[in-house]
Amino acid sequence: MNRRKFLKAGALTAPFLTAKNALASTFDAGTKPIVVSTWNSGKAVNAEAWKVLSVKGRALDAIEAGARQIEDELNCCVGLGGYPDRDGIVTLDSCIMDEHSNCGAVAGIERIKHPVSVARMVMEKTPHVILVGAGAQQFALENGFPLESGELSESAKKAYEDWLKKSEYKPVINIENKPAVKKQNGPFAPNFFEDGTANHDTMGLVAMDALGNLSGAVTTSGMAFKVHGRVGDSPIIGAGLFVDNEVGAATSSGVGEEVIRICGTHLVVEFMRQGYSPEMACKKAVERIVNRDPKKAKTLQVGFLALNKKGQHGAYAIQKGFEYCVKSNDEEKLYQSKFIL
Ligand code: SD4
Repeated sequence: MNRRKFLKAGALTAPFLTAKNALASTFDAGTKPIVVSTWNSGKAVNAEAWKVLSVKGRALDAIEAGARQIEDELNCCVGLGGYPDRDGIVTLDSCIMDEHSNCGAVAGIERIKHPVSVARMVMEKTPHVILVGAGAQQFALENGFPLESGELSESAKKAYEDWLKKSEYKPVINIENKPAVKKQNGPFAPNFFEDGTANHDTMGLVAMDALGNLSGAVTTSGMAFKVHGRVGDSPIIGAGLFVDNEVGAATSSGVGEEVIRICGTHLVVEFMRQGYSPEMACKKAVERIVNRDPKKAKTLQVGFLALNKKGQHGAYAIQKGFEYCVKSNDEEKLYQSKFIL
């Protein structure tokens, strides 16, 4: 092809290159694929994501596959197996964000097993970012997602019945105040307490693929026994998840209201932009929450997890107990997060 023909061909194809399918401009030859995810249940999630990342797949596909893995675990605390709201209904929140800042989310969706895939569909098939409640469910059904039964899982039913005895509206999230029994597959299995209940109801994960592109997702049943209609940080872009392909990505777990108040994950990414390591960026965001109300902070947990463009990861939490899993060519590991209080 001579130069004139080449330029003409380029001019013809350029308008059809959307942001989504344009080739990444950020290729970094030294970058390895990596995925990081919240809590010890992240091991299985990472393994699923790794199937995509290890064959040079896209980070977006990897994190969706990872999130679907835990949504499939009906006896786990994320997804339809999770704890219901105070009316006994499981409502799910999820969001997803790619390397081009495309994003999608669903909040308060009922009886749909894979909210993360609905969130991706909102991102890819609509001009919108968030669909909620009945509208989100209608959108899912119209797009072929099956309607599930809406029955509570055994552990959720038991926990709900126990909660109903007092019906105390006192949401406590992720404070490891009961001894956890590591049942199932060793140290990476979800934490189940001696009474059979599990306390981690959120999976947040971010990944970088072989091209150095970042994506992330969050999926959750949210705060247990919440007011029907309550939405936490998890489906809110900039709160539960933020991805900036130039800088890094972050996700959060814990009391969502505190994360929303400070636009938590956006703040973490902005701190990384200023040059802070992922761990320090998470720490500074946690400090923002603690400094706002130190007395209140003693009673709650929030943890941030971040990954930067170099593939470095780190986390920080208010209290002891937050942990995260990493999978790359170099490591497969559960990390205990540092904490402030
Ligand atoms: C929420 N951030 O709904 C979620 C809860 C959570 O582990 O992270 N639980 O506020």
